Amino acid sequence: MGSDFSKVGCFHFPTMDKRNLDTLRNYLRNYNPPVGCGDCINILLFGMVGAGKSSIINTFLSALDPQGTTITCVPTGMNPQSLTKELMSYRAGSLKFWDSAGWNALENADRANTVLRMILEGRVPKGTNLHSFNPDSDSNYPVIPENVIHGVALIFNIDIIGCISDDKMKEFQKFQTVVAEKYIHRVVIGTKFELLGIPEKHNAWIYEYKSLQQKFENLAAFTGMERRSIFVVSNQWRGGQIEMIKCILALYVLDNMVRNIDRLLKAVK
Ligand SMILES: Nc1nc2c(ncn2[C@@H]2O[C@H](COP(=O)(O)OP(=O)(O)O)[C@@H](O)[C@H]2O)c(=O)[nH]1
Ligand SMILES: [Mg+2]
Repeated sequence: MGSDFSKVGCFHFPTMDKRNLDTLRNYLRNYNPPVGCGDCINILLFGMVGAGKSSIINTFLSALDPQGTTITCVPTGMNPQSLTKELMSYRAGSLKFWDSAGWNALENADRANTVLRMILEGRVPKGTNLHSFNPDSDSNYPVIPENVIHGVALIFNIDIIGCISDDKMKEFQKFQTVVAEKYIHRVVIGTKFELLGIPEKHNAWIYEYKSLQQKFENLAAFTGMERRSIFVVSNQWRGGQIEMIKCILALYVLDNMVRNIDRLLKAVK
């Protein structure tokens, strides 16, 4: 390997072969939450507008498909028709992915904080327009047990890390605190890594790429998250089947989340 790579700053070593793909996929497809914890694990995607929250759900659903058949049931993109405004959920087996409006599209950071807290607590009904959601008090929004969030993936467009203003990052840190205070498992996922100019043929060693490690360092400093909780996923795939390496990158994150959430659920039982 050339000087573009370094194993030293690398926390993740997913094995990029069919056997590992099958192991990850089988575990996630056959996973069941512990008895008494409901029939689904709820994972919320949270981030700025255009970070790739909706796209990553399509990637997860495609990667979980037995053949990796591409699924595009979640509308993506920045035009007004496809911009996510409502809280929506999409289910694959025992995993349910919750798509939300970009937090910077909400009125202000305080409001976004309240909306996030209420989503985490399972108080926001599916289909609620988050742009106009203005809760007066919790008592009008009782907890819906099957909506309670177990894990949060904080989604960043990795290409713009370093260009996000300090003010925006401070707002972000508050969201992180809201999640952490509830002991909800959380990870950071960087999207759009191909925009860093990393050739597709190097995707198998993506975590060892120095320019990516630099971005992870920035993200860790910005978000206060440990580097081992920061991952990458590519949502750019072509044709009817998602490539093996992109499947593994997506399932590797999910595997980490589900195993940690499972451990937490068993610990609080
Ligand atoms: N190149 C690239 N584009 C992406 C990736 N993920 C999302 N996008 C594009 O970024 C835009 C915003 O994505 P979307 O999922 O709608 O973002 P959201 O607002 O966070 O839900 C869309 O045009 C996507 O096609 C990625 O991993 N790579
Ligand atoms: Mg969206």
